[in-house]
Amino acid sequence: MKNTRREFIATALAVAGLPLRAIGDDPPAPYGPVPTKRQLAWHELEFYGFLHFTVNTFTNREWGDGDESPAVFNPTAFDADQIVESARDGGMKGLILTCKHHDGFCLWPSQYTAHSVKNSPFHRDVVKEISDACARHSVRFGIYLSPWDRNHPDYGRPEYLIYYRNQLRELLTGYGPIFEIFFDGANGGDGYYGGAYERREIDNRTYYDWPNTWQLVRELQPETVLFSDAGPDIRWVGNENGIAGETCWATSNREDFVPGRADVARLNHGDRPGTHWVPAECDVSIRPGWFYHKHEDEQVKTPGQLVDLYYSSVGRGASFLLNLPPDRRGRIHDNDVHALREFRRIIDATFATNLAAGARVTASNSRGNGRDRRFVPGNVLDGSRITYWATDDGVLTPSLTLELAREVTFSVVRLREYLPLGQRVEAVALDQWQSGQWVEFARATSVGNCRLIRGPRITTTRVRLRVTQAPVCPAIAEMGLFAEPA
Ligand code: FUL
Repeated sequence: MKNTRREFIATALAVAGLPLRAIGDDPPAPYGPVPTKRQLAWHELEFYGFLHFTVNTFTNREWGDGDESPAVFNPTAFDADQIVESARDGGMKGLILTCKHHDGFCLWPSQYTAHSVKNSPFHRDVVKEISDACARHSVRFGIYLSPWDRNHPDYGRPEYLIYYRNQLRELLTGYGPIFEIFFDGANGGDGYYGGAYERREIDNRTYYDWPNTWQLVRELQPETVLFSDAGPDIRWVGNENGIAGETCWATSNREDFVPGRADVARLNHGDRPGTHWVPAECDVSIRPGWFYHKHEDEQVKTPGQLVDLYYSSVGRGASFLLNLPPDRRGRIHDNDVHALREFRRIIDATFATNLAAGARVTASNSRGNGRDRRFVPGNVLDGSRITYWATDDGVLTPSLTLELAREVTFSVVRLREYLPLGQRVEAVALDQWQSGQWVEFARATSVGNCRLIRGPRITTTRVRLRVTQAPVCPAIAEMGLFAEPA
Protein backbone atom coordinates (compact mmCIF):
# COMPACT_ATOMS: atom_id res chain seq x y z
CA MET A 1 0.00 0.00 0.00
CA LYS A 2 2.77 2.35 1.05
CA ASN A 3 4.76 1.59 -2.07
CA THR A 4 1.82 2.19 -4.37
CA ARG A 5 1.29 5.57 -2.79
CA ARG A 6 4.97 6.45 -3.22
CA GLU A 7 4.85 5.45 -6.84
CA PHE A 8 1.75 7.54 -7.34
CA ILE A 9 3.44 10.58 -5.80
CA ALA A 10 6.58 9.96 -7.84
CA THR A 11 4.56 9.77 -11.03
CA ALA A 12 2.65 12.94 -10.19
CA LEU A 13 5.89 14.78 -9.49
CA ALA A 14 7.41 13.54 -12.69
CA VAL A 15 4.40 14.68 -14.70
CA ALA A 16 4.70 18.09 -13.08
CA GLY A 17 8.37 18.15 -14.07
CA LEU A 18 9.57 18.21 -10.47
CA PRO A 19 12.61 16.29 -9.26
CA LEU A 20 11.70 13.01 -7.63
CA ARG A 21 14.12 13.78 -4.82
CA ALA A 22 11.33 15.81 -3.31
CA ILE A 23 9.85 12.66 -1.79
CA GLY A 24 13.06 11.81 0.06
CA ASP A 25 14.06 8.74 -1.96
CA ASP A 26 17.21 8.15 -3.89
CA PRO A 27 16.78 9.01 -7.53
CA PRO A 28 19.84 10.22 -9.44
CA ALA A 29 20.58 13.92 -9.00
CA PRO A 30 19.73 15.98 -12.10
CA TYR A 31 22.70 16.62 -14.40
CA GLY A 32 23.26 20.04 -15.98
CA PRO A 33 20.33 22.18 -17.15
CA VAL A 34 16.90 20.55 -17.00
CA PRO A 35 13.73 21.38 -18.96
CA THR A 36 10.94 23.54 -17.59
CA LYS A 37 7.41 22.22 -17.41
CA ARG A 38 6.47 24.09 -20.58
CA GLN A 39 9.47 22.64 -22.41
CA LEU A 40 8.57 19.11 -21.28
CA ALA A 41 5.06 19.57 -22.69
CA TRP A 42 6.55 20.88 -25.95
CA HIS A 43 8.89 17.86 -26.25
CA GLU A 44 5.87 15.59 -26.44
CA LEU A 45 4.54 17.32 -29.56
CA GLU A 46 7.52 16.34 -31.76
CA PHE A 47 5.79 17.09 -35.07
CA TYR A 48 3.78 20.20 -35.96
CA GLY A 49 3.21 22.52 -38.87
CA PHE A 50 3.83 25.98 -40.21
CA LEU A 51 1.36 27.93 -42.35
CA HIS A 52 2.99 30.63 -44.50
CA PHE A 53 0.20 32.75 -45.91
CA THR A 54 0.09 36.47 -46.74
CA VAL A 55 0.19 38.90 -49.68
CA ASN A 56 3.19 36.93 -50.99
CA THR A 57 0.83 34.06 -51.81
CA PHE A 58 -0.84 36.39 -54.32
CA THR A 59 2.21 38.30 -55.57
CA ASN A 60 4.22 35.09 -56.05
CA ARG A 61 7.05 36.24 -53.80
CA GLU A 62 8.91 34.97 -50.75
CA TRP A 63 9.65 38.33 -49.09
CA GLY A 64 7.22 41.19 -49.70
CA ASP A 65 8.48 44.76 -49.83
CA GLY A 66 5.80 46.07 -47.48
CA ASP A 67 4.14 48.33 -50.03
CA GLU A 68 1.69 45.70 -51.33
CA SER A 69 -1.89 46.86 -51.42
CA PRO A 70 -4.18 44.93 -49.04
CA ALA A 71 -6.37 44.55 -52.14
CA VAL A 72 -4.11 41.73 -53.38
CA PHE A 73 -5.04 39.46 -50.46
CA ASN A 74 -8.12 37.66 -51.73
CA PRO A 75 -8.35 33.89 -51.26
CA THR A 76 -11.15 32.52 -53.39
CA ALA A 77 -12.22 29.51 -51.30
CA PHE A 78 -10.59 29.89 -47.88
CA ASP A 79 -11.30 26.87 -45.71
CA ALA A 80 -9.70 26.77 -42.28
CA ASP A 81 -11.09 23.29 -41.60
CA GLN A 82 -9.52 21.88 -44.75
CA ILE A 83 -6.17 23.40 -43.75
CA VAL A 84 -6.28 22.17 -40.17
CA GLU A 85 -7.68 18.73 -41.04
CA SER A 86 -4.90 18.24 -43.60
CA ALA A 87 -2.36 18.99 -40.90
CA ARG A 88 -4.07 16.83 -38.30
CA ASP A 89 -4.44 13.89 -40.69
CA GLY A 90 -0.72 14.19 -41.35
CA GLY A 91 -0.10 13.75 -37.63
CA MET A 92 0.72 17.36 -36.81
CA LYS A 93 0.04 18.22 -33.18
CA GLY A 94 0.09 21.98 -33.70
CA LEU A 95 0.08 24.71 -36.35
CA ILE A 96 2.01 28.00 -36.36
CA LEU A 97 0.47 30.69 -38.56
CA THR A 98 2.37 33.64 -40.05
CA CYS A 99 0.03 36.23 -38.55
CA LYS A 100 2.40 38.87 -39.96
CA HIS A 101 5.38 38.19 -42.22
CA HIS A 102 8.18 40.63 -43.10
CA ASP A 103 5.86 42.63 -45.41
CA GLY A 104 3.85 43.75 -42.36
CA PHE A 105 0.43 42.66 -43.66
CA CYS A 106 -1.68 41.36 -40.76
CA LEU A 107 -3.95 38.35 -41.12
CA TRP A 108 -6.12 39.67 -38.30
CA PRO A 109 -7.86 43.06 -38.09
CA SER A 110 -5.30 44.62 -35.77
CA GLN A 111 -6.47 47.90 -34.29
CA TYR A 112 -2.93 49.30 -34.60
CA THR A 113 -2.57 49.33 -38.39
CA ALA A 114 -4.60 49.71 -41.54
CA HIS A 115 -2.33 47.20 -43.28
CA SER A 116 -4.43 44.10 -42.65
CA VAL A 117 -7.24 41.84 -43.78
CA LYS A 118 -9.75 44.46 -42.71
CA ASN A 119 -8.80 46.53 -45.75
CA SER A 120 -8.61 43.59 -48.12
CA PRO A 121 -11.54 42.35 -50.21
CA PHE A 122 -11.48 39.23 -48.03
CA HIS A 123 -12.26 41.09 -44.79
CA ARG A 124 -12.30 37.94 -42.61
CA ASP A 125 -10.06 37.34 -39.61
CA VAL A 126 -7.77 34.54 -40.76
CA VAL A 127 -6.11 34.20 -37.34
CA LYS A 128 -9.50 33.67 -35.72
CA GLU A 129 -10.66 31.16 -38.30
CA ILE A 130 -7.46 29.12 -38.12
CA SER A 131 -7.25 29.21 -34.32
CA ASP A 132 -10.93 28.21 -34.01
CA ALA A 133 -10.43 25.35 -36.46
CA CYS A 134 -7.37 24.23 -34.48
CA ALA A 135 -9.48 24.17 -31.32
CA ARG A 136 -12.20 22.16 -33.12
CA HIS A 137 -9.70 19.57 -34.31
CA SER A 138 -7.56 19.37 -31.15
CA VAL A 139 -4.52 20.87 -32.85
CA ARG A 140 -2.46 23.38 -30.83
CA PHE A 141 -2.28 26.88 -32.23
CA GLY A 142 0.94 28.91 -32.44
CA ILE A 143 1.90 32.24 -33.94
CA TYR A 144 4.64 33.79 -36.04
CA LEU A 145 4.82 37.58 -35.76
CA SER A 146 7.73 38.89 -37.81
CA PRO A 147 9.85 41.36 -35.83
CA TRP A 148 11.12 42.74 -39.13
CA ASP A 149 8.33 44.87 -40.58
CA ARG A 150 8.91 46.50 -43.97
CA ASN A 151 5.60 48.30 -43.92
CA HIS A 152 5.49 50.01 -40.56
CA PRO A 153 6.89 53.58 -40.66
CA ASP A 154 8.33 53.28 -37.16
CA TYR A 155 10.37 50.17 -37.86
CA GLY A 156 13.93 50.99 -36.79
CA ARG A 157 12.78 53.44 -34.12
CA PRO A 158 11.95 52.68 -30.47
CA GLU A 159 8.26 53.41 -31.12
CA TYR A 160 8.03 50.27 -33.23
CA LEU A 161 8.54 48.10 -30.14
CA ILE A 162 5.37 49.55 -28.67
CA TYR A 163 3.54 48.61 -31.87
CA TYR A 164 5.07 45.13 -31.94
CA ARG A 165 4.14 44.46 -28.31
CA ASN A 166 0.63 45.81 -28.81
CA GLN A 167 0.20 43.33 -31.62
CA LEU A 168 1.55 40.50 -29.51
CA ARG A 169 -0.93 41.46 -26.81
CA GLU A 170 -3.79 41.31 -29.32
CA LEU A 171 -2.73 37.87 -30.47
CA LEU A 172 -2.13 36.52 -26.98
CA THR A 173 -5.42 37.72 -25.58
CA GLY A 174 -7.86 37.22 -28.45
CA TYR A 175 -7.14 33.79 -29.89
CA GLY A 176 -7.05 31.22 -27.09
CA PRO A 177 -4.00 29.34 -25.84
CA ILE A 178 -0.84 29.82 -27.92
CA PHE A 179 1.56 26.87 -27.67
CA GLU A 180 4.55 28.54 -29.35
CA ILE A 181 5.67 31.89 -30.71
CA PHE A 182 8.19 31.77 -33.53
CA PHE A 183 10.36 34.90 -33.30
CA ASP A 184 12.14 35.05 -36.64
CA GLY A 185 15.64 36.50 -36.70
CA ALA A 186 15.51 37.54 -40.38
CA ASN A 187 15.77 41.21 -41.17
CA GLY A 188 17.66 41.27 -44.42
CA GLY A 189 20.95 42.09 -42.76
CA ASP A 190 21.91 45.12 -40.74
CA GLY A 191 20.91 47.55 -43.49
CA TYR A 192 17.68 47.03 -45.44
CA TYR A 193 14.83 48.83 -47.10
CA GLY A 194 11.40 49.48 -45.71
CA GLY A 195 8.21 49.76 -47.73
CA ALA A 196 9.10 53.27 -48.85
CA TYR A 197 12.53 51.98 -49.86
CA GLU A 198 14.33 54.17 -47.36
CA ARG A 199 17.27 52.69 -45.53
CA ARG A 200 16.51 51.82 -41.90
CA GLU A 201 19.27 50.22 -39.89
CA ILE A 202 18.97 48.36 -36.64
CA ASP A 203 21.45 46.63 -34.37
CA ASN A 204 20.06 43.17 -33.66
CA ARG A 205 21.86 43.01 -30.36
CA THR A 206 20.18 46.03 -28.85
CA TYR A 207 17.20 47.16 -30.89
CA TYR A 208 14.50 44.67 -29.95
CA ASP A 209 14.96 44.57 -26.17
CA TRP A 210 13.89 40.93 -26.25
CA PRO A 211 13.84 40.24 -22.50
CA ASN A 212 10.95 42.66 -22.05
CA THR A 213 9.01 41.24 -24.98
CA TRP A 214 9.49 37.72 -23.65
CA GLN A 215 8.36 38.92 -20.24
CA LEU A 216 5.13 40.22 -21.74
CA VAL A 217 4.41 36.76 -23.12
CA ARG A 218 5.20 35.13 -19.79
CA GLU A 219 2.67 37.41 -18.12
CA LEU A 220 -0.06 36.83 -20.68
CA GLN A 221 0.48 33.14 -21.43
CA PRO A 222 3.02 31.44 -19.18
CA GLU A 223 2.70 28.07 -20.96
CA THR A 224 3.79 29.42 -24.36
CA VAL A 225 7.24 28.30 -25.53
CA LEU A 226 9.35 31.00 -27.15
CA PHE A 227 11.45 30.21 -30.21
CA SER A 228 14.32 32.22 -31.66
CA ASP A 229 17.99 31.80 -32.55
CA ALA A 230 18.61 32.35 -28.85
CA GLY A 231 15.61 30.61 -27.32
CA PRO A 232 14.81 31.30 -24.53
CA ASP A 233 12.81 28.03 -24.69
CA ILE A 234 13.44 26.58 -28.16
CA ARG A 235 16.32 27.33 -30.52
CA TRP A 236 16.60 27.39 -34.29
CA VAL A 237 18.49 24.36 -35.58
CA GLY A 238 20.70 26.53 -37.79
CA ASN A 239 19.28 25.58 -41.21
CA GLU A 240 15.96 25.55 -43.02
CA ASN A 241 16.40 21.99 -44.31
CA GLY A 242 14.89 20.16 -41.34
CA ILE A 243 18.18 18.56 -40.33
CA ALA A 244 19.54 18.51 -36.79
CA GLY A 245 23.17 17.66 -36.16
CA GLU A 246 23.93 13.95 -35.98
CA THR A 247 24.89 14.91 -32.44
CA CYS A 248 22.31 17.40 -31.20
CA TRP A 249 22.27 18.44 -27.54
CA ALA A 250 19.12 19.90 -26.02
CA THR A 251 21.37 22.31 -24.14
CA SER A 252 23.07 25.53 -25.20
CA ASN A 253 25.08 28.41 -23.78
CA ARG A 254 22.10 30.62 -24.38
CA GLU A 255 23.69 33.87 -23.34
CA ASP A 256 26.14 33.63 -26.27
CA PHE A 257 23.29 34.01 -28.77
CA VAL A 258 21.20 36.93 -30.01
CA PRO A 259 18.12 36.50 -32.24
CA GLY A 260 19.15 37.41 -35.77
CA ARG A 261 22.84 36.65 -35.28
CA ALA A 262 23.04 32.93 -35.64
CA ASP A 263 26.12 30.76 -35.26
CA VAL A 264 24.57 28.05 -37.39
CA ALA A 265 27.09 25.31 -36.61
CA ARG A 266 26.64 25.69 -32.88
CA LEU A 267 22.86 25.93 -33.17
CA ASN A 268 22.87 22.71 -35.16
CA HIS A 269 24.69 20.74 -32.45
CA GLY A 270 23.95 22.64 -29.23
CA ASP A 271 26.51 23.08 -26.46
CA ARG A 272 27.58 20.42 -24.02
CA PRO A 273 27.03 20.52 -21.09
CA GLY A 274 25.44 23.92 -21.80
CA THR A 275 24.08 26.49 -19.42
CA HIS A 276 20.38 26.16 -20.34
CA TRP A 277 17.91 23.65 -21.70
CA VAL A 278 17.11 25.07 -25.17
CA PRO A 279 16.24 22.17 -27.52
CA ALA A 280 16.29 22.57 -31.30
CA GLU A 281 13.37 22.98 -33.69
CA CYS A 282 13.86 21.91 -37.33
CA ASP A 283 11.85 24.12 -39.69
CA VAL A 284 11.54 23.16 -43.33
CA SER A 285 8.96 23.61 -46.07
CA ILE A 286 7.17 20.80 -47.90
CA ARG A 287 7.98 22.79 -51.07
CA PRO A 288 11.09 24.72 -52.12
CA GLY A 289 9.55 28.04 -50.97
CA TRP A 290 7.82 28.98 -47.73
CA PHE A 291 4.88 30.55 -49.59
CA TYR A 292 2.70 28.86 -52.18
CA HIS A 293 3.81 29.19 -55.80
CA LYS A 294 1.96 27.38 -58.54
CA HIS A 295 5.20 26.63 -60.37
CA GLU A 296 6.26 24.51 -57.38
CA ASP A 297 3.23 22.19 -57.50
CA GLU A 298 5.36 19.38 -58.87
CA GLN A 299 8.17 19.98 -56.38
CA VAL A 300 6.37 18.89 -53.25
CA LYS A 301 8.62 16.67 -51.13
CA THR A 302 7.88 12.97 -51.51
CA PRO A 303 6.61 10.88 -48.59
CA GLY A 304 10.02 9.21 -48.49
CA GLN A 305 11.78 12.56 -48.18
CA LEU A 306 9.42 13.58 -45.39
CA VAL A 307 10.13 10.32 -43.57
CA ASP A 308 13.88 11.00 -43.86
CA LEU A 309 13.28 14.46 -42.36
CA TYR A 310 11.40 12.91 -39.46
CA TYR A 311 14.45 10.79 -38.67
CA SER A 312 16.85 13.73 -39.00
CA SER A 313 14.78 15.95 -36.68
CA VAL A 314 12.61 14.01 -34.22
CA GLY A 315 15.09 11.14 -34.44
CA ARG A 316 17.86 13.42 -33.17
CA GLY A 317 15.99 14.82 -30.20
CA ALA A 318 14.67 17.94 -31.97
CA SER A 319 11.17 18.76 -33.21
CA PHE A 320 9.96 18.71 -36.82
CA LEU A 321 8.22 21.92 -37.95
CA LEU A 322 6.96 21.31 -41.48
CA ASN A 323 5.53 24.16 -43.55
CA LEU A 324 2.31 23.60 -45.53
CA PRO A 325 1.59 26.77 -47.49
CA PRO A 326 -2.07 27.50 -48.25
CA ASP A 327 -2.61 28.29 -51.94
CA ARG A 328 -4.48 31.19 -53.53
CA ARG A 329 -7.78 29.54 -52.78
CA GLY A 330 -6.82 29.42 -49.11
CA ARG A 331 -6.56 25.63 -49.03
CA ILE A 332 -3.74 23.11 -48.86
CA HIS A 333 -3.03 21.83 -52.36
CA ASP A 334 -3.86 18.17 -53.08
CA ASN A 335 -0.24 17.30 -53.83
CA ASP A 336 0.83 18.45 -50.37
CA VAL A 337 -2.11 16.71 -48.71
CA HIS A 338 -1.30 13.40 -50.39
CA ALA A 339 2.42 13.52 -49.63
CA LEU A 340 1.72 14.31 -45.99
CA ARG A 341 -0.89 11.59 -45.63
CA GLU A 342 1.38 8.93 -47.10
CA PHE A 343 4.23 10.11 -44.85
CA ARG A 344 1.91 9.64 -41.89
CA ARG A 345 0.90 6.18 -43.03
CA ILE A 346 4.54 5.11 -43.12
CA ILE A 347 5.34 6.62 -39.70
CA ASP A 348 2.23 5.07 -38.13
CA ALA A 349 2.93 1.69 -39.68
CA THR A 350 6.46 1.87 -38.31
CA PHE A 351 5.70 2.90 -34.75
CA ALA A 352 2.33 1.24 -34.14
CA THR A 353 3.93 -1.94 -32.77
CA ASN A 354 6.81 -2.00 -30.36
CA LEU A 355 8.48 -5.33 -31.09
CA ALA A 356 10.23 -5.19 -27.73
CA ALA A 357 6.90 -5.55 -25.90
CA GLY A 358 6.91 -8.57 -23.63
CA ALA A 359 10.72 -8.85 -23.60
CA ARG A 360 12.55 -9.87 -20.44
CA VAL A 361 14.73 -6.91 -19.58
CA THR A 362 17.87 -7.22 -17.50
CA ALA A 363 20.71 -4.83 -16.78
CA SER A 364 24.30 -5.00 -15.64
CA ASN A 365 23.26 -2.66 -12.82
CA SER A 366 20.04 -1.12 -11.63
CA ARG A 367 19.80 1.53 -9.03
CA GLY A 368 19.41 0.28 -5.45
CA ASN A 369 19.84 -3.27 -6.70
CA GLY A 370 16.37 -3.30 -8.21
CA ARG A 371 14.56 -2.79 -4.87
CA ASP A 372 13.10 0.51 -6.00
CA ARG A 373 10.61 -0.24 -8.74
CA ARG A 374 11.01 3.20 -10.23
CA PHE A 375 14.47 2.46 -11.59
CA VAL A 376 14.24 -1.15 -12.78
CA PRO A 377 15.28 -2.14 -16.34
CA GLY A 378 11.73 -3.19 -17.33
CA ASN A 379 10.62 0.44 -17.13
CA VAL A 380 12.11 1.07 -20.56
CA LEU A 381 9.29 -0.91 -22.14
CA ASP A 382 6.29 1.15 -21.10
CA GLY A 383 7.16 4.19 -23.23
CA SER A 384 5.48 6.50 -20.71
CA ARG A 385 8.40 8.97 -20.32
CA ILE A 386 7.62 9.04 -16.59
CA THR A 387 9.29 5.85 -15.44
CA TYR A 388 12.87 4.99 -16.28
CA TRP A 389 15.82 2.71 -15.69
CA ALA A 390 18.72 4.17 -13.75
CA THR A 391 21.93 2.78 -12.33
CA ASP A 392 23.80 3.48 -9.13
CA ASP A 393 25.81 6.68 -9.01
CA GLY A 394 29.23 6.09 -10.55
CA VAL A 395 28.02 3.30 -12.85
CA LEU A 396 28.49 5.19 -16.08
CA THR A 397 28.72 2.51 -18.76
CA PRO A 398 26.10 -0.11 -17.95
CA SER A 399 24.28 -2.36 -20.39
CA LEU A 400 20.65 -3.34 -20.78
CA THR A 401 19.56 -6.54 -22.46
CA LEU A 402 16.22 -7.31 -24.08
CA GLU A 403 15.48 -11.01 -24.34
CA LEU A 404 12.66 -10.96 -26.81
CA ALA A 405 9.59 -13.12 -26.39
CA ARG A 406 10.27 -14.50 -29.87
CA GLU A 407 12.55 -13.83 -32.80
CA VAL A 408 11.74 -10.43 -34.28
CA THR A 409 12.78 -8.40 -37.31
CA PHE A 410 13.28 -4.69 -36.72
CA SER A 411 14.93 -1.77 -38.50
CA VAL A 412 14.51 1.10 -36.03
CA VAL A 413 15.54 1.42 -32.38
CA ARG A 414 13.99 4.23 -30.34
CA LEU A 415 15.68 5.49 -27.20
CA ARG A 416 14.52 8.21 -24.85
CA GLU A 417 16.10 9.68 -21.76
CA TYR A 418 14.15 10.71 -18.69
CA LEU A 419 14.32 14.45 -19.35
CA PRO A 420 13.56 15.87 -15.88
CA LEU A 421 17.02 14.60 -14.87
CA GLY A 422 18.78 16.38 -17.75
CA GLN A 423 20.64 15.09 -20.79
CA ARG A 424 23.00 12.47 -19.36
CA VAL A 425 24.05 9.98 -22.01
CA GLU A 426 26.81 10.98 -24.44
CA ALA A 427 27.22 7.80 -26.47
CA VAL A 428 25.66 4.36 -26.85
CA ALA A 429 26.23 1.19 -28.83
CA LEU A 430 23.74 -1.51 -29.81
CA ASP A 431 24.41 -5.22 -30.19
CA GLN A 432 22.39 -8.06 -31.65
CA TRP A 433 22.66 -11.70 -30.69
CA GLN A 434 23.96 -13.60 -33.68
CA SER A 435 25.18 -17.19 -33.87
CA GLY A 436 25.68 -17.40 -30.12
CA GLN A 437 27.47 -14.07 -29.60
CA TRP A 438 26.96 -10.34 -29.42
CA VAL A 439 27.62 -8.38 -32.61
CA GLU A 440 27.55 -4.59 -32.61
CA PHE A 441 25.19 -3.10 -35.23
CA ALA A 442 24.99 0.62 -34.40
CA ARG A 443 26.47 3.50 -32.45
CA ALA A 444 24.95 6.86 -31.59
CA THR A 445 25.72 9.94 -29.53
CA SER A 446 23.14 12.31 -27.98
CA VAL A 447 19.78 10.81 -27.02
CA GLY A 448 17.67 13.34 -25.10
CA ASN A 449 13.95 13.32 -25.92
CA CYS A 450 14.31 10.79 -28.72
CA ARG A 451 17.02 9.03 -30.69
CA LEU A 452 15.94 6.95 -33.66
CA ILE A 453 18.57 4.56 -34.93
CA ARG A 454 17.49 3.46 -38.37
CA GLY A 455 19.27 0.77 -40.28
CA PRO A 456 18.90 -2.40 -42.29
CA ARG A 457 16.48 -5.05 -41.06
CA ILE A 458 17.86 -7.21 -38.27
CA THR A 459 16.38 -10.52 -37.18
CA THR A 460 17.35 -11.69 -33.72
CA THR A 461 16.16 -12.91 -30.31
CA ARG A 462 18.19 -10.48 -28.16
CA VAL A 463 19.26 -6.87 -28.35
CA ARG A 464 21.69 -5.15 -26.01
CA LEU A 465 22.13 -1.44 -25.32
CA ARG A 466 25.51 -0.34 -24.01
CA VAL A 467 25.99 3.14 -22.63
CA THR A 468 29.56 3.85 -23.70
CA GLN A 469 29.98 7.41 -22.47
CA ALA A 470 28.23 9.42 -19.79
CA PRO A 471 29.42 11.82 -17.08
CA VAL A 472 26.80 10.49 -14.63
CA CYS A 473 24.64 7.41 -14.35
CA PRO A 474 22.04 7.14 -17.13
CA ALA A 475 18.26 7.50 -16.75
CA ILE A 476 16.69 5.82 -19.78
CA ALA A 477 12.93 6.17 -20.21
CA GLU A 478 12.47 4.05 -23.31
CA MET A 479 14.03 1.45 -25.54
CA GLY A 480 11.78 0.24 -28.35
CA LEU A 481 12.22 -1.84 -31.50
CA PHE A 482 10.21 -1.12 -34.64
CA ALA A 483 10.06 -2.21 -38.26
CA GLU A 484 9.61 0.13 -41.21
CA PRO A 485 7.02 -1.19 -43.67
CA ALA A 486 8.67 -3.06 -46.52
C1 FUL B 1 12.93 32.97 -42.38
C2 FUL B 1 12.06 33.92 -43.18
O1 FUL B 1 12.84 34.93 -43.80
C3 FUL B 1 11.35 33.06 -44.19
O2 FUL B 1 10.56 33.82 -45.07
C4 FUL B 1 10.49 32.06 -43.43
O3 FUL B 1 9.47 32.74 -42.72
C5 FUL B 1 11.34 31.24 -42.47
C6 FUL B 1 10.55 30.32 -41.60
O4 FUL B 1 12.10 32.09 -41.64
O5 FUL B 1 13.81 33.61 -41.56
